[in-house]
Amino acid sequence: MKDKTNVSDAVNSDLSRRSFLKLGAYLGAGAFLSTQPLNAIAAAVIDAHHGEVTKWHNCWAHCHSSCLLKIVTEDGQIKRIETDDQGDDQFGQHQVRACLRGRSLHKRTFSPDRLKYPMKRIGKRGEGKFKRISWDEALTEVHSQLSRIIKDYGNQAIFSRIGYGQPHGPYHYVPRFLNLIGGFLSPAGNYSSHQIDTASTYTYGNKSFTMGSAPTEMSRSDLIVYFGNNPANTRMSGGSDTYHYQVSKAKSAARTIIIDPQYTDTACGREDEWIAIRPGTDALLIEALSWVLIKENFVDEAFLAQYCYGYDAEPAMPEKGLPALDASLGYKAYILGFGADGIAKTPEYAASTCGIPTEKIYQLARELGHAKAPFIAQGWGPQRHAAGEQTSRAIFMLPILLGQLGLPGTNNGGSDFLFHTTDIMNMPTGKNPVKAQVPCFKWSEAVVRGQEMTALSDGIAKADKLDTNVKCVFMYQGNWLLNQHSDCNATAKMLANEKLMEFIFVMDNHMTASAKFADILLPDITWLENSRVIAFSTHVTKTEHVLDPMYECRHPYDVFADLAGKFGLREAFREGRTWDDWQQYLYEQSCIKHPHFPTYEELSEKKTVRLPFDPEADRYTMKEFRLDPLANPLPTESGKIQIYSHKLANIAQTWLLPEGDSITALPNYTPTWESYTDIETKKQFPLQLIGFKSKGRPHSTFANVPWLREVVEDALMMNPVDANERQLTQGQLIHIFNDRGTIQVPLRITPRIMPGVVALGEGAWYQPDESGVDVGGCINTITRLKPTALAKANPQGTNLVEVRAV
Ligand SMILES: Nc1nc2c(c(=O)[nH]1)N[C@H]1C(S)=C(S)[C@@H](COP(=O)(O)OP(=O)(O)OC[C@H]3O[C@@H](n4cnc5c(=O)[nH]c(N)nc54)[C@H](O)[C@@H]3O)O[C@H]1N2
Ligand SMILES: Nc1nc2c(c(=O)[nH]1)N[C@H]1C(S)=C(S)[C@@H](COP(=O)(O)OP(=O)(O)OC[C@H]3O[C@@H](n4cnc5c(=O)[nH]c(N)nc54)[C@H](O)[C@@H]3O)O[C@H]1N2
Ligand code: SF4
Ligand SMILES: [Mo]
Repeated sequence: MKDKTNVSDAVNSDLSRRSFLKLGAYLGAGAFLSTQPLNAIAAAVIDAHHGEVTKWHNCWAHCHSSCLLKIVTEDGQIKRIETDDQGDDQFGQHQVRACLRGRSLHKRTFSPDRLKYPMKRIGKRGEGKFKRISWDEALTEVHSQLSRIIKDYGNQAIFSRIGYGQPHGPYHYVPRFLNLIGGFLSPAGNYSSHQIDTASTYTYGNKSFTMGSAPTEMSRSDLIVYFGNNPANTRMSGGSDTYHYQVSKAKSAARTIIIDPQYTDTACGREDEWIAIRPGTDALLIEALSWVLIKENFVDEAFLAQYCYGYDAEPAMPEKGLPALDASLGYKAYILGFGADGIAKTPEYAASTCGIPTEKIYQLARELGHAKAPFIAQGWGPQRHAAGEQTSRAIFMLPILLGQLGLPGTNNGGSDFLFHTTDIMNMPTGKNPVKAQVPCFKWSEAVVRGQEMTALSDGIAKADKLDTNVKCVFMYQGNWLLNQHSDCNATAKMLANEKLMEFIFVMDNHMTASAKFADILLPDITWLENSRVIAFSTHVTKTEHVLDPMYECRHPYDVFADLAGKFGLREAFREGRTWDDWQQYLYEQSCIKHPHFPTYEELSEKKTVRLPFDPEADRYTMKEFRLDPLANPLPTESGKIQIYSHKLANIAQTWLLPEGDSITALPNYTPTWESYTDIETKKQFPLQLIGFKSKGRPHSTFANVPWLREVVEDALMMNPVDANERQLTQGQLIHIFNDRGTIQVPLRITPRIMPGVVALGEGAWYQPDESGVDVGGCINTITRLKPTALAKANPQGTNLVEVRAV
């Protein structure tokens, strides 16, 4: 086997690195949004070479843009990575330019911690000691462990969730394999949007309404209001939301207000106003805004009566099985102080908790009230909190009260993400014979007390209860076993207990924090060694193999076919198809739904084909409902927008909630543990800590790329006021801690974060030293395992901490 680490050295030439850092600084500054085609910039910093071969590929990171990459090789080695430089870059036909992550993909590919061979654990679990074994030995061991667990506990004891290593679904070969051997316990919801999906379901009828209007609608708006939404980091590609947002906003010159505890790069001189808000208090701000809107007659009473349920009194709807609703239970009464709590939700009442001046709240409400077509959207940071469902429902209330949804230029308060566009069909997974689902964030709790978990106490879905504890985790392309889950120290301790957790399967590219806990660890090929067809709103691409599989890495499709073979199910898994056959089959099936796609032959020849994208097309949500709510009712209890939810009122009565948790029928602000109002905990840990998506990584993927670590600093953001109080200085090493753990990172003192709040990019690799301090800087070392009340989801933005010098 040829060892290729020397290739890594070759690409780490000083020229290549310097070029990247220049480009990185440029991209980091947001200048890549300039209308100047980027190839000109790239050409300016990268010398031309002779004898080079260029192949098209894409970045498969989980921002879903599948940005085009031009991989330039010479003598079979990667020299550098360029990006889309086709066409004249007119919006609608614009270049799908890669960000700094895609352009450093070779550094991820050749990283020294690549998994090279199948391995079996020899040390204590989590210690990271493995021995090299053959593929056959590895698959025989996986077969024997899975068979034993199924025999002893049943298939429900196997938990699996595909991680977000790559987007879209051809790797559905993992659930396909597991379903063939009798199924597995699957997650209800996910780490991304479980709270807003749940909020959307109770308000608008299902989770499809989480995705609101597309950013191109902003070209018809006069006021954009973003709650915790930072596409400059999260949808960063030249083909994605951040570019659509900038172009559309420039067209309409809409006033832009960004509401976020940090001054994000989405704001960064392009906003009209940044309103800093204390984490977890958006719902309270909305209540105060609602109070002004009601008092100053900005609410659209006719819209509320026709399209919504529960603003005021409601007559019985016997055909829907709904009783009459007394006015005192409605939203209006709650806001004005005639509800059960008797509190008027005035700006004066909300201001100090939200950290927003009273006058600012009045001003914002009036601006919203006067706007002709307000575009109100939320990212997923606000919902990744202890009462995240309530926050998302509350944000939905703004367009609802104003009657500003289902119309050009408006949004329903959901997310303005593009990626729900043109997927290639997934490989069919078959039926999972295990019906029960555990809330995604509670898989680790199911290891300890699965048998006690019920629908009423733990949100078990599609069954009344679980029959067994989870005994095995089967993880493909994820780091959620540890790093991306919460309370890493407690989770690591649980995983190390072989009586509780009997078998851990991991297949990845790198020795991640989670991979260290595997019993069997398999080396996958990386994106550049792989091929697939992938589509985005603006292009469809058939990627080429750029590199041969390195070391003993194998194509995962062949690995799972062989594993199915150990169970006598090889052909049931393969259905006679190779990976390439599946690609063609699934693509051709997708073309039936998308007749404007090129044929497979054309695509194979051209490699990448641009799809027509009309910037002027209507992309606003809830159009049909607005046009005719009787003909197009929502899938809610009443068929209308559900402001008051009888279902939630019933859940509040019947579910067994942990002490302190609450669920309400209206979208009420709900103070929680470790929030700004948790005075007791704040005595010891006075700062609110939030995480965010860093430019330097998609989650934990690319965390091992030194170039990215150099360009995007992993440091704790802290306001000068808090730093001065603690006599901390710029750049010094600090400990962030609470009673779950301690993280060591440098300090970045900056007015870009509000006082009382600190922020750390998520996704760094958990790496405890001998004393237990996480010197890797993984935020989940100090996040909490307690789920939210309704969705039972991850509240990873709700944390109280203290900070001290090392
Ligand atoms: N670069 C990069 N891009 C990514 C990813 C990545 O890891 N890195 N991940 C991808 C994935 S899987 C997802 S799910 C998406 C989702 O991405 P999001 O969840 O939307 O991104 P976050 O950065 O976590 O949060 C967005 C913003 O919310 C703010 N925020 C936090 N708490 C609050 C609050 O209480 N109120 C308000 N108003 N704002 C708050 C944060 O400061 C941040 O600016 O991003 C995708 N894109
Ligand atoms: N504190 C905090 N925690 C969070 C979040 C937060 O905002 N704050 N965000 C949450 C969110 S939104 C999400 S989606 C999750 C994401 O958590 P995960 O789904 O675990 O995603 P990643 O951390 O990117 O891990 C993906 C893994 O897949 C591997 N991988 C990439 N490509 C391939 C491949 O081709 N083959 C194989 N076999 N492996 C591959 C990568 O090396 C990496 O180890 O994290 C969640 N955790
Ligand atoms: S990480 Fe960057 S290059 Fe890769 S898909 Fe996302 S925006 Fe594009
Ligand atoms: Mo996510």
